[in-house]
Amino acid sequence: MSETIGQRAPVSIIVPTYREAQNLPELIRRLTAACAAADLPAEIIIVDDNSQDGTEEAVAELAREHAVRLLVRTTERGLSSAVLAGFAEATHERFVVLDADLQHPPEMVPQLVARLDDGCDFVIGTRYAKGGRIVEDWPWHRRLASSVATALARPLAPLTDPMSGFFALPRAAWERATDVNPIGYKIALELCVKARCTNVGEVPIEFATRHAGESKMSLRVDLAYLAHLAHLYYHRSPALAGGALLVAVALVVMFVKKVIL
Ligand SMILES: Nc1nc2c(ncn2[C@@H]2O[C@H](COP(=O)(O)OP(=O)(O)OP(=O)(O)O)[C@@H](O)[C@H]2O)c(=O)[nH]1
Ligand SMILES: [Mg+2]
Repeated sequence: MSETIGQRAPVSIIVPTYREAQNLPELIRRLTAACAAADLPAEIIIVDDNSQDGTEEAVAELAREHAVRLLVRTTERGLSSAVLAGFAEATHERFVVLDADLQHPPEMVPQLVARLDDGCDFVIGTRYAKGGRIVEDWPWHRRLASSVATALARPLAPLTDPMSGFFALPRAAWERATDVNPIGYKIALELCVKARCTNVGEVPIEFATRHAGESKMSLRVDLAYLAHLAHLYYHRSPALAGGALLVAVALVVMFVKKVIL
């Protein structure tokens, strides 16, 4: 099926995937049900980096009943560049991005789009605003790492959850973003900063436990995040970047002195 679903102004939903075949039937079923219930016409674009795990067969099967299609990339790998490839493929004027593993509730998509209707030029699904939460019982060190990572990005954009991968924006915001850097995982933060979005909306979400499959997070991804932050600080202001670097070095020295020595 290639036509869209629902009755209102349409939206393109982009889902980056790497080895998520097991999650796709549930994701597409819940996404289409949520959009249909809200009369929101939607096309769903899965951008997969040649997972070879049955994703192509799963989407072919789902496409018989749902407005979903697959873009397979064989020469590039990476979450952020996959999202940008999805935007290039999208046919509608409003974009929503979410993960495939059902950590982002598909039922909240119409609420993110409603904030775009209100005039927001960027909307984030946040775990850290009132009403949002992380369902899983994260160990203290993961919570701490997430809090530090969030705090480090706070001066860059007015987002309570700059690490979130659940967001919506109008095509116009993407088009006015200059010098977009698809390195790393935090494409929402990158777009919000580079498109100079000021009217930012937030929708609290419950961040669920991964439905099936494995996380692609790693130490390499964490280090890429720090490099990404440095790039964004430099983009904002080279002086601010220098100041932030000094503070970071001072914090590391204090930490090493107090905890390790
Ligand atoms: N196309 C593409 N998608 C990716 C890549 N890496 C991750 N993804 C997708 O990006 C989404 C987020 O990845 P996750 O591994 O769930 O990362 P996370 O949710 O931040 O981390 P966890 O909380 O540990 O699950 C999922 O839909 C992944 O399949 C990649 O290299 N290419
Ligand atoms: Mg996940």
